[in-house]
Amino acid sequence: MSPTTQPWTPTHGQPYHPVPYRPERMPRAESVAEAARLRARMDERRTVRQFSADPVPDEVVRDAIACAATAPSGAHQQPWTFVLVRDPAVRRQIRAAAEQEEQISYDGRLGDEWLAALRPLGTDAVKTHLTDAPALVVVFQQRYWLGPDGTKRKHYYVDESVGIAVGMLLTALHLSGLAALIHTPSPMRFLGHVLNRPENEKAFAVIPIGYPADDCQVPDLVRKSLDQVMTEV
Ligand code: IYR
Repeated sequence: MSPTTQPWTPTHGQPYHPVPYRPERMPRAESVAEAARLRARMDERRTVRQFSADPVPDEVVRDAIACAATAPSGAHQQPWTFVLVRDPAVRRQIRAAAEQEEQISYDGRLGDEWLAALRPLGTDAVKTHLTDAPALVVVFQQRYWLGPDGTKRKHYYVDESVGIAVGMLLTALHLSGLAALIHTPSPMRFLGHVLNRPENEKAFAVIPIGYPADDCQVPDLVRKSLDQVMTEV
């Protein structure tokens, strides 16, 4: 049975009830070939900041969110909410609020060291991607959950869980042919207000999704080599 055939309800306190897991083993050659193909495909992913207004297939975005929601999470509590925003008026509202904060950040709040780190990326306070991209996914962390008696109950490893889910979302979108950006307006409390989210949810990132604009440019980045990011013992 697929893990998503039943609606989920909190499993807190329930006994361990294992079920068999017997996935078919992938032949070695197929595994090696698939890993190399994925590595090359993922190396083509770029963070895009200039989007075309062309619409994206709704199914692709929904399937990518469903992929993200398969992420592992602390105590399998799945402490995330993905808000899909297509409404241009809401996107304009988000852009106006984000740009107001970003202007303060770029005018000095970030500090010289941070601004120097960002310089090679060419970012500034103007956030056209928030209104040009046809879809935004705003990801919220559920900092806690509410028990049946209305009391606050703990969620565990929320940052890690939501970070993994966002990584999986970006991967799914890229492998499905869409471009995206992980944008973290700061501070981003306004997102909870604009999107009317409950008290236990805290905005984690805004992910504009679409196709690159015809004249899209990206910074000339170099990735660390495998040797630079990996060591063996
Ligand atoms: N939130 C700002 C600044 C910014 C910070 C980092 I760290 C980046 O990698 C990119 C941007 C912005 O979105 O412009």
